[in-house]
Amino acid sequence: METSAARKTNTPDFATAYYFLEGLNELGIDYLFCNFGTDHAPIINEMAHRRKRGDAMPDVVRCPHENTAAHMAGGYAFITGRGQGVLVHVDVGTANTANAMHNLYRSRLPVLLMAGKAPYTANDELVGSRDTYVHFVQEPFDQASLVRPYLKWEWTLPSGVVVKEALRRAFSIMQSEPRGPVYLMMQRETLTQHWSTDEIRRYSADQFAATSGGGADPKLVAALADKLLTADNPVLITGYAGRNAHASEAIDALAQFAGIAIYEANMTNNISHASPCFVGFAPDKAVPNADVGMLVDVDVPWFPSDVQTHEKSFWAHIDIDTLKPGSPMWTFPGNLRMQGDSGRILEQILEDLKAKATPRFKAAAAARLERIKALRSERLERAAKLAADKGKPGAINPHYLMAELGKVLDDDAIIFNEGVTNAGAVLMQIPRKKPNTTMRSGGGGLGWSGGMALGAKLAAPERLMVQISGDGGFYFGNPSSVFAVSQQYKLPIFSIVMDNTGWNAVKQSTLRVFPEGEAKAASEFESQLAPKVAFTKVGEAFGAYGEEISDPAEVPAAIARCLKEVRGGRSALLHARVTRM
Ligand SMILES: Cc1ncc(C[n+]2csc(CCOP(=O)(O)OP(=O)(O)O)c2C)c(N)n1
Ligand SMILES: [Mg+2]
Repeated sequence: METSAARKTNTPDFATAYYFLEGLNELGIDYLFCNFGTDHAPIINEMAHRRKRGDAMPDVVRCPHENTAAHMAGGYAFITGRGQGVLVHVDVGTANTANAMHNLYRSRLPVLLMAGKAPYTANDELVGSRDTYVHFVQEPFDQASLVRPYLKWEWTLPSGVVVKEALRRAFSIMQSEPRGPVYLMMQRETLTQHWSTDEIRRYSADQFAATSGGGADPKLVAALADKLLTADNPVLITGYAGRNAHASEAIDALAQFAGIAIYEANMTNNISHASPCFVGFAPDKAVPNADVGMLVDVDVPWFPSDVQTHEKSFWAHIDIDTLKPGSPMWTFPGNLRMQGDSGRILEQILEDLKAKATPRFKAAAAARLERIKALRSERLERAAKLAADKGKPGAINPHYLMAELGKVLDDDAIIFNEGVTNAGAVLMQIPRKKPNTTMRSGGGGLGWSGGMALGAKLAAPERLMVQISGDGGFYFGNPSSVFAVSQQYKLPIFSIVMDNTGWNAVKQSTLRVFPEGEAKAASEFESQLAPKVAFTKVGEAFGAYGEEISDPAEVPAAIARCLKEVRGGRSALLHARVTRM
């Protein structure tokens, strides 16, 4: 029988939430980082249903705070490149992810954020109607506005019949370059609607691909190669090219061939620091003298208030995101801009340059390489000098602490650097041979490093994840939630708190704007936090190993003990009392 009535009786029939979980699985989403509420009753029920039937669906990681959930998805995407699901409770849970959405958006990390919406029926008309107080107060006019500045796409699921189509659309957009967060909202009445299996279509990855970055227009490539051919003082500045290992290699190859000094400014994903052309993190002195500059995958190459380019200089901007559409102002030069995969574009440039290279160019490049070698030695000498002073009891020198850590970390360990005013010590003192082994948030929302480290650990259990934060950043990260997830899901990370007794960045900012102001005269910067906190107890409450140190002499042994614990399977929290602000 082929009538629709016959089909309805003969084909199985499931709730939308059942297909929703199936759709996530078909997208290849491995995990749902969840913080549940009343909006999720249909999903929770179908999770049990699918498990009972032996049907596949993403694994659930329950996070006591949404900040952990969203940043875990970020950490997972940082390692795998694949966005995961984050499921939170209506407007309030969404609001709790806003800080993370800011960070993920600015870091170009994909994530599929999902939340319920208050039920739209109140008189028991449909399964899932309003049945509790909060359903009447959790419906703002514009729920998505809570995170809209950080989204590439948003929608409210209008009917279960399109649930898989909507998920595929969300997935394609978050995975397309430049990647970032998308947001899907759903009501209970939609999630409980029943549909037969032949009414729900599949949307395969083969047919619905995401957009990736490609190479550049050969004319623009040739124009830049011509400029490099006659450059006297070329520089290359990057911030996040290290997210792709091949981009790190392409930068190194081009720089070595053409004698280009490489800087990482406001780095978020490091390139290899072993490159013979890598000279450090501060391009300020080099920029005014550069005649040809290359900005490669970078958000903030320098601060224009401190640094001006030479008026005759030529700048090429090569980026997966040349337009920076999320920024009302973006003020860096580009006589020529090429949007795409920076690794591929740099390979094109190198190929063109090799074909054009003259003996004069080769001699000039070789001379530049000698100068770069000297700059490199200077940088390493300066770092060693800074680390030589160990500090004193109660005031461990952060450079010394990080240098000792650098001695014992292997090349594959990943550092989540939320050191704020001590972030420079992390960058300078810990050698990083491999790309993407130091991560900083592309955004400015503190409290990301713990969740990111956990998510990364989930994606790469064999690698060591090191979270480094200031004392202020540690509070922002909802550490009780971080250590709870670490314990429950057996995700050991090494957390280091560099405690300088408060918000040094706030103090320094006040001094920068008002070097001789009232705040300085009164020595009151509104930055001091509680002085006698035993941060280790936060970790210990969740079975982590905790150690507090204030004497520099204790540093090497304390680091060794913490690493032993992490390798043994539980998180370690090292609270270091460093030079006070
Ligand atoms: C969510 C959030 N709130 C506030 C700030 C503003 N802020 C920037 S740095 C900073 C101080 C951070 O203190 P800490 O982590 O101890 O680092 P320190 O400045 O002492 O090096 C604050 C409060 C922020 N960036 N993010
Ligand atoms: Mg501090």
